[in-house]
Amino acid sequence: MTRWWMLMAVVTLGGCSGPGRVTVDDAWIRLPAVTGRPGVAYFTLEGGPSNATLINVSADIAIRAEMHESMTGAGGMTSMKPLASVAVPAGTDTVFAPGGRHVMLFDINPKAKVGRIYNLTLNFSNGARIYAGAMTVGAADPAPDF
Ligand SMILES: [Cu+2]
Repeated sequence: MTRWWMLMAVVTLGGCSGPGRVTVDDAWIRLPAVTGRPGVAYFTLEGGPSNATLINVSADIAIRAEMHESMTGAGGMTSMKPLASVAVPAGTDTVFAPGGRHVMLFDINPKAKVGRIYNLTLNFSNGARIYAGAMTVGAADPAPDF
């Protein structure tokens, strides 16, 4: 499984995130019940002193990640659409949580385990990059108690 090590090396080479920017809190990942199914990552972004735009999220344990938003339609049907970017207004919390915005994780490393912390990388339109440790829970588990 050399590709996992390559992916981690690329992530580790990233730039730094200075103070006074967006911060990431309460990051967690729900692992799929069945290997091969997608997982989902959630977190809260605390807006910095100026407006920011989140343009991309990746996870060490997933080959591919997409920002999505879940919606409930008029008939009670839920669906989700991809988000190209997410605005993070200054001084305001922007929440990724079940039933709303989330990050879909595809091709998850089958060795990923519940109860571990894995790295998320968040890239912003101004070039800032933030890393956050995300606690994993099982498919049927509640969200972690932060
Ligand atoms: Cu989704």
